[in-house]
Amino acid sequence: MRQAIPLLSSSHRFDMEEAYGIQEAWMAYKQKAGDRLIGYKMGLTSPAKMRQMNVSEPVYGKLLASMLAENGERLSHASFIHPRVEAEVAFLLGKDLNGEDLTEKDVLEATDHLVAAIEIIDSRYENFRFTLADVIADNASSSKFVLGHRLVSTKKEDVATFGMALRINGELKATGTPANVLGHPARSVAMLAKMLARKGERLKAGDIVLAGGITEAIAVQPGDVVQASFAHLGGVEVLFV
Ligand code: OOG
Ligand code: MG
Repeated sequence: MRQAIPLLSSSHRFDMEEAYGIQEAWMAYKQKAGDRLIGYKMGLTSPAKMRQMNVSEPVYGKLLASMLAENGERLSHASFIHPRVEAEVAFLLGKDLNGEDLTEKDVLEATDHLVAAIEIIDSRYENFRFTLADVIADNASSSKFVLGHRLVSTKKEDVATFGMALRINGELKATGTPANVLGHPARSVAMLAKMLARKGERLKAGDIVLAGGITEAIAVQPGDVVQASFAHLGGVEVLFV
């Protein structure tokens, strides 16, 4: 059984830059303990997510090797606080991406493959509520993520406008297209590169980037089977036991 904590901002005063500093300190601690940085995630990039969480700006977090679960894996619901699932497009980078003015095209050219993904977010804060600074300090609610098996080349048709259906126990919970993410998920990756460039960091070949939830996040219960099906990218699934 895991427990939520009060907002950090209820007891400490910190700005957005300091919030990223808290995130970095936590990630450094994890890496020192043996974990490995394997990519990044963008969050709050779709209108549905911004509305749901009552924030108006995208944020990023870091992905560690320990967060990657297998497609079809059974995850223990009790190992989370109050998990929610999101359907996302993952970018697998083949080249470094660095710069403040990258275009959608630059991102797609640097991307080897696109993959269907489910992100499991789990805010450490009570009631899954937070300010922007709080959620940044919490590594953008990152908990686990799962990738599909189908690797799709970016040279093929544009995936942004193909449909996605999110089902739980076979019941349709949400639908959308990757275009819900800033008009095109590649734009989210370009925005991430810009945010990183301002801190002297860059995306590297081999990095995995989750571009952000396509629809609002859905809370899950023990026993739930979660499936995201993307026309074009195929399916990805995770179970809670
Ligand atoms: C913040 C993380 C949001 C996404 O894809 O929009 C996120 C939250 O809503 O807890 O991962
Ligand atoms: Mg997400």
